[in-house]
Amino acid sequence: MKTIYTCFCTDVIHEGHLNIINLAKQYGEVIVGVLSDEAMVRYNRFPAVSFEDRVKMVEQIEGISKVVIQDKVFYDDIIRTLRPDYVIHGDNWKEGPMRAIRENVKEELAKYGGELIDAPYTYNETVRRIDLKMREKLAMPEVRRHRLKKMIKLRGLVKALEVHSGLTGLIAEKTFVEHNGEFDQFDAMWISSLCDSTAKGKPDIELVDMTSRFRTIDDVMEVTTKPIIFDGDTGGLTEHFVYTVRSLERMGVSAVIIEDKKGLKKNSLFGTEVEQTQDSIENFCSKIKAGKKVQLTESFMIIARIESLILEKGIDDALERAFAYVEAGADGIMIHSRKKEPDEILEFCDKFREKNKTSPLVVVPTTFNSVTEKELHDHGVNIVIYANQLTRSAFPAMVNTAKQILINHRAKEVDDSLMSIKEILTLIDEL
Ligand code: SPV
Ligand code: MG
Repeated sequence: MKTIYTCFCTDVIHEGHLNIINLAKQYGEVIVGVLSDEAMVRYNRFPAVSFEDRVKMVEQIEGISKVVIQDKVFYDDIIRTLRPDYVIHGDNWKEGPMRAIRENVKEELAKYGGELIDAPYTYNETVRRIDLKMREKLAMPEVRRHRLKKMIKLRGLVKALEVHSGLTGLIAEKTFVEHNGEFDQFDAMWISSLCDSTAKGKPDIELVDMTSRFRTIDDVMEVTTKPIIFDGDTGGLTEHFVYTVRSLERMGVSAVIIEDKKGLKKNSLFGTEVEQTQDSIENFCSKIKAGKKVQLTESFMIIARIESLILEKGIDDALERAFAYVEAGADGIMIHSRKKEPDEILEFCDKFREKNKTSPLVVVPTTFNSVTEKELHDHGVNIVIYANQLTRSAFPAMVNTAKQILINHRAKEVDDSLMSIKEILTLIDEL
């Protein structure tokens, strides 16, 4: 009896999957792979159903002879292990980034004369609705909030991109690349105080009030599913911070990061060029404790951000604060620096990890941008935030367009550098 292999990366079995199974049965014994959680998130499909339940769901399909785990997006390992006579998949993978997986399957099968069957993909309204529902479930507050902790566990290193609107949210949600046989995408979004304020033409001094900042979160949440890390500035007065924690939790935000400064907050990247005052360890610990006390869910995180390196107080001060903040209940530590080299950040991370192996470490490599994600992860970092690059790329492009129109007294000259009208009209999917 010949064998035929297919792999499912889904939370729901619909008509499309059954069509593939029915076609597969005509070729031989059907073996179905269930993609592991780790592989699913690499593939930009966050599972809303546990791996065990997905296996059970597939086992219940009639006519399947075996269910196996596929723990990589690419099929080479599993094909080498199973050596199926055929691999079958919906023909939708002939297009887009999935093409690379198809090529990989073909190459592997060619080594021993196996064959690839492209099954006609089932496009219909019911299937489309199920796919849409599956995705939208991920935007529900309980699911989204929990997603950050789960991502840290699954990915080891989580990459967050700054967003400040529905549109930038969509970029963080959907940008997906295939490069050198690897898939990649952002795992989370950062609602930066700098970029949220800048988008409103305001300075980054806690001037944009919480109601307005929540409005930004809501705009982003309406069109995305990925977890959100909120830049809470200093957290404000402790008496106010407790309300912020409750609101963020209720909305489905996964984490708030508060920095240990007091008084008029200025952006950290000014460093000591402007007057900025660090809070006492005691006061800041009370703020953390108050936030943790009112928190209702397990999944929400309060992350303490240490400004000692920004304010040139040294690594020992930063470490003393880090251990005190964790002791006070902080769920993670963000360490910030505005040096061009990552040395002090890496030294801090190494020393922190000597004593603390588990609390998530967060960094924002804006100035020390030569350091790679892998290097940071090797030094114990769990969350890397790209905090302002979207805003900084869009702004010069827009200023240049405005200038070119003024210079040429028409828009023809800029047209080549613009997105086409068709693209902008179809950029946003309709429900
Ligand atoms: C932000 O993005 O607003 C931050 C990071 O707080 S930084 O601008 O580097 O201070
Ligand atoms: Mg900020």
